[in-house]
Amino acid sequence: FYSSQDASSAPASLTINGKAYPSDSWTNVPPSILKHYGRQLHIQPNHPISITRKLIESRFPGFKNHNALPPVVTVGQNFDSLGFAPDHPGRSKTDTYYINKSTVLRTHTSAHEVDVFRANESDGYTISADVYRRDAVDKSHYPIFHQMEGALTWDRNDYPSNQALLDQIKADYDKLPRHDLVVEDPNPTFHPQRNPLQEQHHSPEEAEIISAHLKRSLEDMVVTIFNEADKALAAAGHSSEAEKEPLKVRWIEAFFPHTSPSWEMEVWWRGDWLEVLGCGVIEQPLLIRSNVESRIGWAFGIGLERIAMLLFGIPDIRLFWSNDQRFLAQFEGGKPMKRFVPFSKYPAAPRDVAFWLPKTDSTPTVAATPASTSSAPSSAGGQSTEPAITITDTPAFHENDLMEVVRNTAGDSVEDVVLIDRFTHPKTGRESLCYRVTYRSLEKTLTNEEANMLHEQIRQELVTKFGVELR
Ligand code: FA5
Ligand code: MG
Repeated sequence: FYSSQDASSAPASLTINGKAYPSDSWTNVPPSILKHYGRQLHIQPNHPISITRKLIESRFPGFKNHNALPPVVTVGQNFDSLGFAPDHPGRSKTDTYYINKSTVLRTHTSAHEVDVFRANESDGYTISADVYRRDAVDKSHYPIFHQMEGALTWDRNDYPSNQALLDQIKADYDKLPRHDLVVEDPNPTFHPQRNPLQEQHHSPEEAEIISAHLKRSLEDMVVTIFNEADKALAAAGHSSEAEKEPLKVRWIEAFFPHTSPSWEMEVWWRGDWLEVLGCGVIEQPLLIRSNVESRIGWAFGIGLERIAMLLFGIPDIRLFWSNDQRFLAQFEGGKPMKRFVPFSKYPAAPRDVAFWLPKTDSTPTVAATPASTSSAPSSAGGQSTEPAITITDTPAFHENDLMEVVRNTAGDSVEDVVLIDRFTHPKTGRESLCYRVTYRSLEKTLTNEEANMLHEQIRQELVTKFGVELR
């Protein structure tokens, strides 16, 4: 994928899908990412990601489904078009894969919102696609995953008055199926300044009914696909986890530059809340920029892996990329939906790496997030405008850099990486971090020697790349 004049210089260009992109100081897309390019799991007929996509699409009849938008987008599409502030943490090189200064691998399907609104082909649409993020390494995070964007708008021009429009949205809301889903906290309070109702663009009643329509549509989607899955699983003779514990969701306030107000939906899974989607009332300036200023409505972005893991009981996000027939054959066509039967787990080989961060001139800043759990997003909040509390950047080292070294060296042989200790020397002020890297292949037993070799390579890379001092 890379071409360079000589081995010592930085690659001069990056070739993706036959097109060469000039590299620059922003280029940070590694070969480990490009090797997955073009797999398009979301349109592989019997792949669980594709099955999940179709199930969700089926809950939004009449929507136009966009499933083939290519992943290379401009910084303008990925961030500016959505109103991301110039200093938004999501733009940083530690979070985003840059092809060069002005071109990225999309970090979310929202990158296409403005283009699709501008085309103005339908009231409702979905966009499903592979998205790319520099992120933690664990069982629910992978640097490439799949999202589905969904949006529904109503056009003021289609109605004789604003009252008629309001009545229509109310009627549409009343037509949505009722469900018996347990919704904890259906109406969390939201911050009036950071999540305003956009009163210069719509009436509070409009914002309220759009929000209600959005939430009920998504609750209906979740409840329906889980019920359908349960039925199919029961018919196929598999008992489901949902029988043991009723499905339960909750809404929490969220912040996105392109929606206001905004929420995230979490689903109760294996004893923890798992975030599955972000959503909200579309920022009117975005619709104005898209030349559809007379439209108002909602949008959401859902993680397909997260839903597929819940639906099929898939325990590790790496499995989606497996070419192992023991995985793929389980979803083959014609069979009723089946709960994934895990193949035997190979032994884990945990190895710790402890190091002093290089001394910087500035006061030491916290450069790492605490160990992530299955529910907590591992970065400052993905593409949200959540204030970055846990991550700050030091020029020398960012936790995602370590994740990247691990990924490039050991690839899918690593199950997760967690920070297990952090220590500041009382006299020197130097900071020491200790990470536990758990090696475990999905496909074979790693020998001690193999784990040691991978680990030693990772340790050396940390020294050469970031100047850390191993302890
Ligand atoms: C976004 O990406 C927003 N663009 C979503 C949105 C769209 C909001 C439209 C409002 C309107 P976020 O970064 O939270 O938000 O990601 C959305 C979902 O993608 C998450 O809820 C989660 O289900 C999934 N997701 C995020 N990061 C990962 C990851 N590393 N691996 C797997 N799934 C992930
Ligand atoms: Mg999020």
